[in-house]
Amino acid sequence: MIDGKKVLFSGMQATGNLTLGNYLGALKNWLTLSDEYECFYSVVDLHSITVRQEPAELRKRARNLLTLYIAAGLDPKKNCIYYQSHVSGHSQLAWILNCFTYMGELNRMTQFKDKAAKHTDNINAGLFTYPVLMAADILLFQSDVVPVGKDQLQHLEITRDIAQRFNGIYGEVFTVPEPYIGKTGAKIMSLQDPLKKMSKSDENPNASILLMDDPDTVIRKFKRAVTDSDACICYRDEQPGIKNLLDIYCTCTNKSTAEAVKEFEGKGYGEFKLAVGEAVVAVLKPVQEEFSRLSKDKAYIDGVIKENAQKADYYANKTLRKVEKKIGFPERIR
Ligand code: ATP
Ligand code: LTN
Repeated sequence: MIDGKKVLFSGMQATGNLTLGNYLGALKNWLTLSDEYECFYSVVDLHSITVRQEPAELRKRARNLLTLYIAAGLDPKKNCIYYQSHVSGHSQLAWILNCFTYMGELNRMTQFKDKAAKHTDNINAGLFTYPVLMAADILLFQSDVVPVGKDQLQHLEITRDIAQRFNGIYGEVFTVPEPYIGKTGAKIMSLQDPLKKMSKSDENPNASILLMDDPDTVIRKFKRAVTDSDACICYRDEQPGIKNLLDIYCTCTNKSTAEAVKEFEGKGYGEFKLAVGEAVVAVLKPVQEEFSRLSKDKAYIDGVIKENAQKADYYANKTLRKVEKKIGFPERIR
């Protein structure tokens, strides 16, 4: 609890350009939760280097991502928006938690298996212990709730296990967090293969809508989206392409699935795809405009970076001192 409010933590990696999946699965929920909770939204650049990064590119992407959090509507006065690498507590707690995590647990992580298969030339120890750093992010702020897409549930589960294990040994040190999965948009699928999640690292440019895509590109990508030959706009597993488009449409328009299905009853796929594209354009346009405005205001963004890192550092250190004491590290002499 901070000032009587429950704590929320979430983060995104500064790798690749954000997709509609990231926006609908994560960012959009962040906005709806930001009044109710004391929120920490981090640009998790320490996580990004588990895959090799070009330094100038990483720096640029991290700044763009931080700016995008604000452009999407998160007020940096109310939400702590900061770079993970500016708060050393993340790495410090991660080391400690490494010593309370089992190899067998990490071996079961599907994201590790996927990424290791993708980057066979660089299966580094950081990629393996990635979930421990994520647990440290969350536990460092005594977070109650963590809004993520469905793909991150396994990492939330291991975070809870680590917290409970630690508490079991040392007493109630960490708050055990709960995941928060949005009602719609929890898993946006690829437009080219609706059985695969939409991912910013997809090689096929038509598979993902990027947050910075202009309206023509968005409409064109939806026109090319893979569907089926059933000629029915129905919400069912047998039609994963149409189901995904309905999910996107409903999340963007805040309509229910039943409403959307009724709206497009008897209509053709062409008309439906265009409507989905237009709904997405309407959501992206204001974010893009605000991003372009904020990007030019260097002093403002620099101020946010500095102030929020200090705030995050303060709360991180509070937890860290408590953990160090419980473990038996010598007290700091002031
Ligand atoms: P990559 O595809 O490169 O592994 P990513 O797109 O999964 O990256 P992350 O930074 O790992 O991006 O995820 C940021 C947030 O977006 C997480 O909360 C994640 O659950 C959510 N997210 C990512 N992809 C989707 C998706 N297709 N649908 C819904 N949520 C998603
Ligand atoms: N692993 C997450 C990003 C992430 C995160 C976090 C999300 C890192 N630390 C803490 C929520 C809470 C991802 O790949 N999407």
